[in-house]
Amino acid sequence: MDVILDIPKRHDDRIILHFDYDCFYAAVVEAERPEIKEMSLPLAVQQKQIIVTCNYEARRRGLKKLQLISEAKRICPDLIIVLGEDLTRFRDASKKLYGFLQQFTWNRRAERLGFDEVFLDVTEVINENLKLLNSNNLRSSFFHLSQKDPLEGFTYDAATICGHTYYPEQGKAPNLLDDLLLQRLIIGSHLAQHIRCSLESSHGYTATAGVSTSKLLSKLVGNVNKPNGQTTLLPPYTGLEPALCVPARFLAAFDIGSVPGIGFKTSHKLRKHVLQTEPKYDESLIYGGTLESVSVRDVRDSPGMGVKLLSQILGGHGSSHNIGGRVWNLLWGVDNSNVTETRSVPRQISIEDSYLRLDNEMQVKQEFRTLATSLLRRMHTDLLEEHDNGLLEAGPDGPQKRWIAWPRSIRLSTRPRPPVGPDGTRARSFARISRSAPLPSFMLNLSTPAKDIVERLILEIIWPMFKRLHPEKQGWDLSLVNLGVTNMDEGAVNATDSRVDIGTLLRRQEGVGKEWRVEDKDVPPDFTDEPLVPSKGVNEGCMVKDEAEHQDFEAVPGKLGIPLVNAVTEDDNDSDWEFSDANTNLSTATPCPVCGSFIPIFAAAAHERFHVFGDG
Ligand code: TTP
Ligand code: MG
Repeated sequence: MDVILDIPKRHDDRIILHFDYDCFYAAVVEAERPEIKEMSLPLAVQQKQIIVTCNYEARRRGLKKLQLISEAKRICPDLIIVLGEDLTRFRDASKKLYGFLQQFTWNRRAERLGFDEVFLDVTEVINENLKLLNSNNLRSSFFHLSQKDPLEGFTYDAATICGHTYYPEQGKAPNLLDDLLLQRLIIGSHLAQHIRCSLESSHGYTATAGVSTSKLLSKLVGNVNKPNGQTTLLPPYTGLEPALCVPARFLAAFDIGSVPGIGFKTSHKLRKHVLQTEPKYDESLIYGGTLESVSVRDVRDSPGMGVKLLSQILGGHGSSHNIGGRVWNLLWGVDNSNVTETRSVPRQISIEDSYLRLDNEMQVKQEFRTLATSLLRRMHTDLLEEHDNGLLEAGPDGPQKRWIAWPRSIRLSTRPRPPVGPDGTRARSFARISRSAPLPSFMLNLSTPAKDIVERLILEIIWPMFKRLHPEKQGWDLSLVNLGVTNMDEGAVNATDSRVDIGTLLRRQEGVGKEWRVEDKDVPPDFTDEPLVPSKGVNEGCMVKDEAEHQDFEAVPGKLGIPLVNAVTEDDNDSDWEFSDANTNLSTATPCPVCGSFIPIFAAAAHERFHVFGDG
């Protein structure tokens, strides 16, 4: 009975759609080279020695995601292989498609998850269309897409769900004609179909969609029919004994590690609790590789299970607030988290790269040059807009531009490599250290050539910051460097709207810099994701805790602790919702601290990229 009393309350007043683009990276390449699709040629995208994805023609011939290039070529000798190290085209495509999808919400709630997934909260659209239904003639309904133009929309059959449905006993769904939730889901399913068709006709991308009342359920149910399909989770969601409601039944058989929001560490503790012993991992499997599967049902049904026990199992040092309650909700398919609102500018932009060895001044300065040049380019792409009021300075070679937001701080982070121990091995360290400084106003100057800005930035800001971050006399060896701009101020839009010229804007920036001066302190090492092998002797005794900066620091997504080469990150998403469902047999795997997937060493860099989010 305890369990029943503990059942969390579900808010089913929303309709959430989840979209996952099919074979995303390959689709981006196909969009650039239409002949590949027209001629049904097999295509794969390569990073390092693996293919990170391939198109459906290649999959039809037996290729899989995260396969070794050599193996892929053996299986499919005429495979077209495109290098995917440079993420620019994928990021740009992701941004463009997100811009397209977000138009379909009326409440601005459109959230990107990684490069190739998007949640839309379409509650208002659905509720309005529900009001306008003529119950005597559901089959000839008109779907209103716009609040302003009553003619914008399409005709549809509001008596029938569009696409696939999920019900635990397929074909035995109860007759729910009067069910209001079902009616809203039906309307949602037609919108999902309309959006998928529009995405394909206007941009050439197919996507898979899920329709339900939360991010959790829409994402999971969407996966049921891939590719180019859509699935709606049928009611009843409430009103029955909790374990009989469809969401709870849908979730029951999932492996605990595959529930979005339940990360590797959490699922490990839950497995251990249920099995009453240390779980064994099957290293021959990359994804979800446990020898003993522990399902959601196993956890739910284990004796005494509830919020209190979960808090005991999962709580403790470093655990997130109310973790017991949050996980208990997820186990019952309850996720009341909101789809976040569209942001016009990213919270921060950062660029990073990792290295097998980086230990001399010349190399470090050269890396700073590369990173700072990319960072400046990204700032221009993301934070400038074209403007023609004649008051602002023109860019060196194009239309006049203005800053729609400017960052107030610049931050340098590094990950020092631990020294080799007496036994000749090196501990793996994932700890980063950081310093921040006010952003110098010359970084916002559009008439100075980028090269000059970068050189001045290194000389006056980055190198002095680096020296303070690394005063070690014996030198240093870095495995990662990250350069970012943070503390985004969106007031610039208002400033320019009220006809402030660039000089004033820059002077204002100086003022803001002073006002907002971030104390130039060291940041504590980032141990939020515990190292798989504890690192010893690094970062000892030099750290001063700075709460605000630490929080900012935690938002950096590239902190996965797996070897990473050439990764570029732009952070603008704080969701902890990442997982993948691929299944590949490869040995020598290591668990990814973000999603718990077992990743072979050679695929780790590519996999880390997969977790790296695009900006807004
Ligand atoms: P996915 O959505 O997992 O894959 P996909 O879109 O290619 O295929 P599907 O039709 O099954 O959804 O990942 C999105 C993109 O992320 C993918 O196209 C390539 C990239 N990626 C990596 O770079 N590294 C990884 O480890 C994985 C899994 C994906
Ligand atoms: Mg995808």
